[in-house]
Amino acid sequence: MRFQSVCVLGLGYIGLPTASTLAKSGIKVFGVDVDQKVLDNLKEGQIHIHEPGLHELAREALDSRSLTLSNRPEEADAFVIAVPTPVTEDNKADLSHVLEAAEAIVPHLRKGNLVMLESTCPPRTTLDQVAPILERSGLAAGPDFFLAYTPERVLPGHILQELVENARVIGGIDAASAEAGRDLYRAFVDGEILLTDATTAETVKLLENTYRDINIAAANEFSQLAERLGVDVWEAIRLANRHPRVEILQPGPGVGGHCIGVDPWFLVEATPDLTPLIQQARAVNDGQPAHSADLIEQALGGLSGKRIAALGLSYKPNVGDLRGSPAIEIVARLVEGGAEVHTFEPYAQAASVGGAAAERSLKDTLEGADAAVLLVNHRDFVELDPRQAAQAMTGRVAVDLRGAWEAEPWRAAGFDIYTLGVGKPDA
Ligand code: SAJ
Repeated sequence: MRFQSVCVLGLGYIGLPTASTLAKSGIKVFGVDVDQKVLDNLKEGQIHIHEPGLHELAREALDSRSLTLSNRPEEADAFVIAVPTPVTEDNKADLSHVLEAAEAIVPHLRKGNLVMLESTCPPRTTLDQVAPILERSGLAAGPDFFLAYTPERVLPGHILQELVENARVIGGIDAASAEAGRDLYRAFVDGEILLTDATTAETVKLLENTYRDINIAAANEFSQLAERLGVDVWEAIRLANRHPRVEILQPGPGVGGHCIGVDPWFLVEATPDLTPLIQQARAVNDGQPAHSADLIEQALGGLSGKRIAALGLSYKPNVGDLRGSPAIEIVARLVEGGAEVHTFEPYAQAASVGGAAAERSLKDTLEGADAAVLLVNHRDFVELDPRQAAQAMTGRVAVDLRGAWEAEPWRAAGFDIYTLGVGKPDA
């Protein structure tokens, strides 16, 4: 099958890169978002997502009019739904955006069209929720139009490259739908395209992120037991990972972002009685920000009145995405404990946390601080020269929640350094 036009619903972290990449491959793309601000910004050349290379790619697609923007779908050969699926307060999947997107497609759906769902969803969403909505068009899913699910698997910070190079799983509601999906994604995917059914494809996505969440939880639990046992967990993990079949992940202040901390809940929701391990992993990872704040408090001998330089707010290094970031929870806890916190997030300079002062430079952040806390291992922070920190700061406490600062140079500069996962051998 050949697709000449595609309508992409949702111009966020996945939709905009996908729409721009499709447009580059020669397909006419209609980009749809319900947020008028997103559309206005894009029209003015402002890309609301910080992702290497995206600005140029999206600009090129918009300037050449191979990508055009609208707040509602248009007739096209294929529709791609790439809207968010957040979790509610009680950890249930909020499918409202997915269902609204499906409803918006109904008046424009024609015989022979393909509808692809990319949003992360609980198993059976494509079959049980999306198909019936699309069938309100009077057309039958399968005989009249193709319907398939494909999980996005791209890593923020490497989206454009991974969009093309990663293997793609495409699950159809029938074999012909999976094949139609493959024909569309072949337009830009160089990686392998693997076909399956829709519910398996939905589950694959959830297994991937849950697997990672559980393994990060193991690393976090190891870091806490290492603190108690007087062991350096980073050294222990490095050595354990020399085993040919062991690959322990990195402990840290918690799991942020909008995927790994969220997707496991979709499996819990589907099978609550069968997922004790998944639920426990979530609890361990969600407990890391509080544990990190305790470490900082202990390092400083109390928080009240202490000035803290909090380095980084994003959920992981070298990106400006703040969603679900453990760094934000930690700063909020420090503020609540009575500390005077100065934050600096170089990839999202306007970012702030209530009660903390948002600084615009590393130097201003460190100025007069009692403690420097490494929350996010952004390149510039990892490379911070302790002597430079000592010049700006009043106190000599360094807290490393990422295992990224070498202790010796910090000690040589006069600091007491505390690292998450490193117990005192003589304690
Ligand atoms: N983290 C750790 N220790 C580690 C690795 C990560 O504490 O060893 C933390 C990070 O600091 C961050 C969080 O976990 O706060 C998640 O970061 P990440 O880099 O592991 O993953 P994401 O959320 O940026 O992207 C994931 C990817 N999934 C997997 O690697 C299985 C990506 O491929 C998915 O496309 C993405 O979720 C998604 O959208 O689902």
